[in-house]
Amino acid sequence: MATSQPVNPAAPLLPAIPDRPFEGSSEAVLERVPQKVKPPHMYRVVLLNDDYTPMEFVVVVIQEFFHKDRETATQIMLKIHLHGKGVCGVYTADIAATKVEQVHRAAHEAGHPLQCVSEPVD
Ligand code: TYC
Repeated sequence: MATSQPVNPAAPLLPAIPDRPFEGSSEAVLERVPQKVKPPHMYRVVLLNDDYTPMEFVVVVIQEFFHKDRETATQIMLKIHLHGKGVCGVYTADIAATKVEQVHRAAHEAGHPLQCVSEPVD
């Protein structure tokens, strides 16, 4: 059995390059499609005032769970104390729900009635 093809001296050494390489082939150029991904719904996480939770506890909660420095945390706490509520951060739904849980757990463990809610940003 022969192991190699017979050489055709008339065959070109390089394959022919067609003038229109995609014509008649299954290849196609994709057109750019406008971006359809919408930004996620966002939620404010809000602490509520009460008469019993110590100010220092609220400041520490805002620092720990909302990653604010002490000065910012103190300003937010005082705003809540004076106006009844204050925004600690804005997050996607899952993260906002986790923050609410973390605050409630910490407050419960410390025996304070601190309340935390999330509300949709319009
Ligand atoms: N009003 C509380 C007090 O006088 C302090 C406080 C601030 C409580 C903010 C809750 O979310 C709060 N000890």
